[in-house]
Amino acid sequence: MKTVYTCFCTDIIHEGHLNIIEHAHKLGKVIIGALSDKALIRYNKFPTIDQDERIRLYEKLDGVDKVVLQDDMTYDDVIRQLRPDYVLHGDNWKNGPEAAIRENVIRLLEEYGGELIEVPYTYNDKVKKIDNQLREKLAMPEYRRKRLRQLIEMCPVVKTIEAHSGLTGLIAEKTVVENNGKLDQFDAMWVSSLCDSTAKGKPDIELVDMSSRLRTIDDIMEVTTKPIILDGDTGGLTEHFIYNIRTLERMGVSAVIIEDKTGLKKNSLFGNEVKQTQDTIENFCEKIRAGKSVQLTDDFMIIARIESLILEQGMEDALTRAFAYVDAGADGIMIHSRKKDPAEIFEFCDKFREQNKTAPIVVVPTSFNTVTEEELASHGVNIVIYANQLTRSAFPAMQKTAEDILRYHRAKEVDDRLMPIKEIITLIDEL
Ligand code: SPV
Ligand code: MG
Repeated sequence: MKTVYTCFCTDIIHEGHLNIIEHAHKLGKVIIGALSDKALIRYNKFPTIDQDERIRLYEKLDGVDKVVLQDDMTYDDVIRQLRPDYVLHGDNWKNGPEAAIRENVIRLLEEYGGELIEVPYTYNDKVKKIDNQLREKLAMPEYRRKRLRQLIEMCPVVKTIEAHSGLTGLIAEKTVVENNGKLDQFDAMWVSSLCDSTAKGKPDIELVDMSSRLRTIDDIMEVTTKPIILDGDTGGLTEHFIYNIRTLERMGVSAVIIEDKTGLKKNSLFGNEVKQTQDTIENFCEKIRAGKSVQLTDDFMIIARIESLILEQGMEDALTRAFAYVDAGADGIMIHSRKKDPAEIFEFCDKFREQNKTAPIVVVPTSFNTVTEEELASHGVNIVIYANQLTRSAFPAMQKTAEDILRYHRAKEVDDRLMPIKEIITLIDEL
């Protein structure tokens, strides 16, 4: 009897999947691969049920003989191990980033004479509705909020990119690239004080108030599902901070990062070029404790940001603070630096990890941008934030366009570098 292999990465079975099983069943013994959680988050959508539940779900389906875990999106292991006569897939992976995975499957099958069979992808109104419902579910606060903690467990590093509007949120949500036969995408979004303020034409001095920051978060949440880390600046007055924690938690924000500074906050990348005052360990710990005490779920994270290296207070001070903040209840720490070389970040992480193996470490490699995610992970970093690159790429592009229109008294000269009209009017999906 022939064997047929097909990989599923869905939490809900709809008629498209049933069609595939029916088709497969006619060809032979049906083996379904359940794509593992860690592969699924890079490939498709974040799971609303875990891989064990998905395996049980698939096992119950009529016509399925066996379910195995597919640990990697590339199929290499499963195909080499199972050597199925056929691999069955919907025909919707011929174009776009998934095409590389398809090519790889074809190559693997050629090694021993297996065959790829593609069936027309079922995409009717009912299937579309189920897809949309699943997406909407992921956008609900109870799903989104806990997703950051889940990702920290699942990923070597949680890749986070800045978002300050619905549009930048969509870029964070939807950008997928294929690299060496694997797909990749961002895991989470950072609502940066610098970029949120800059988008409003305001300086990054806690001038954009919380109501406005919440409005930005809401705009992003309207069109995305990925978890949000808020740059909470200094957290403000403790008496206000505790109310904001409740609000953020209720909205479905996953974490707030507050920095140990007081008085008029200026952006850290100024370092000591401007006057900035670090808070005392006691005061800042009190703020962390107060915040943690009002939280209503176990999902939400308060992450303490240490400014000692930025303010040239030394490694010992940074480490003392890190341990004190974790003792006060911080769910993680962020260590910041404006050096070009990541050496002091590595040193901090190594020394912190000697004593604390678990508290998540967050870094923002804006100045030390030659460092890779892999290197950071090898020093115990859990979350990497690309804090301002979208804003910094958009502004010069817009400025150049404005200058050239003024220069040429018409828009023709800039047109080649613009998104085509057809694309901009269809960029945003309608419901
Ligand atoms: C931000 O993005 O606003 C930050 C990170 O706080 S930094 O600008 O590097 O201070
Ligand atoms: Mg900031």
